[in-house]
Amino acid sequence: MQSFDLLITGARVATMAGGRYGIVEAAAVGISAGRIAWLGPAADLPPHQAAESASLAGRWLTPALIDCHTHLVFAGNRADEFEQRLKGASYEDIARAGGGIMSTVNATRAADQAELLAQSVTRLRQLRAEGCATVEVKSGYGLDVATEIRMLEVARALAAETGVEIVTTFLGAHTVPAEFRGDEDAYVDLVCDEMLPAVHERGLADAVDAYCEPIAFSADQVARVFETARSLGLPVKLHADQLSDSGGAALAASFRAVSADHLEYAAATGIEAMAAAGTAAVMLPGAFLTLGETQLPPIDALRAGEVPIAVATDCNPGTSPVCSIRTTMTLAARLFGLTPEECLAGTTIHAARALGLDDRGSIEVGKRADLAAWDIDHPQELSYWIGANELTELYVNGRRL
Ligand code: DI6
Ligand code: FE
Repeated sequence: MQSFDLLITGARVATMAGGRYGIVEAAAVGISAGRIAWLGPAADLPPHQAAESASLAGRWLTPALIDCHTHLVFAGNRADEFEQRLKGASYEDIARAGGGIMSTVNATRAADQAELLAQSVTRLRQLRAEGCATVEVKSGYGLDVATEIRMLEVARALAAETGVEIVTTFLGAHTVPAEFRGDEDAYVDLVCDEMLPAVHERGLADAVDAYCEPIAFSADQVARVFETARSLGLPVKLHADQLSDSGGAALAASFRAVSADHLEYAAATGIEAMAAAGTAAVMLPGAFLTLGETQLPPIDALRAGEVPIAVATDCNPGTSPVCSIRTTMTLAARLFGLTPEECLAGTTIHAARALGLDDRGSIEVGKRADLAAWDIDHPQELSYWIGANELTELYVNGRRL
């Protein structure tokens, strides 16, 4: 006799195993100790007992969604810069004039922990309301030891506050702060010798990211940060080739990064290197839209190389003021030409892969019971409706939120 903590019946399941819908009709899902213990047509259920049961009455069940690239902890906003850009200023011009990332750094440094938490939790609740059970959150708007620590502490506190699983990423190499202008390498020293060890010692970083662009850090500077991450045993990922071909994709692959993100300008050789290294690609169409970009990421090359393609919001105040994973899926479909099946894989199993996690992202026996139920006729709709929200239930680790 099999025993379950929770038995879900009456579900139409899209397992997303292997990145495909993998549909199971009239399904039952048995959950024990927060994991999926049984999955199949309800008619095939073995003798069992269940402490609790729930019927979905024919609604769809997918893996809970995963937003694998966000900067959602920050203070203030940059709507003024958005207006300047619509009047013709470029993102790079604004950054070089001391605005851009630095303007959010100033606002974030000035915000205490409670303020930062209050502003950030609103954005996270929006993602949770759309079915996100795991959200990655980066630092990178502190750029000094104390504020980088504060941002990551807020990220950890968000998990306790919302029940959403938070994966943290240290992004001290986001931009060179004003006080280090002209002495960029000294800032990289600070990141490698003080910031990263301080954050790591406190258990605040699950991974390390960097921004590789002419307006941020060179490949050599990023390599120094990645060497330090490697010496601490932390996985790396990279903001790569978003605004120019900076060799980011190849650099990420050479460090066996879990993901390389953006990739609009990535060279073919960079994509090949990612395929060989097992580095996932993260598509961020909210940034593409907000910046009015026209250079499309190399989707066909990624498909040809069988690179796992994830899709994420990039929620940040400068280039992607997006707090909707569902809208992001539609943008990935319409702007980048991903199919709705690829968009759902990109926010489930491939998003898990981009975070280096193999315990979630699909509905398979042994995986975490992170599940989302939807009042829809087919999972295609998740990349189709704009501004709708058909989520009816969200389970995290087998518990309904
Ligand atoms: N992600 C980033 O970190 C940068 N661009 C992007 O897509 C800059 C974010 C910002 O301007 O605040
Ligand atoms: Fe980003």
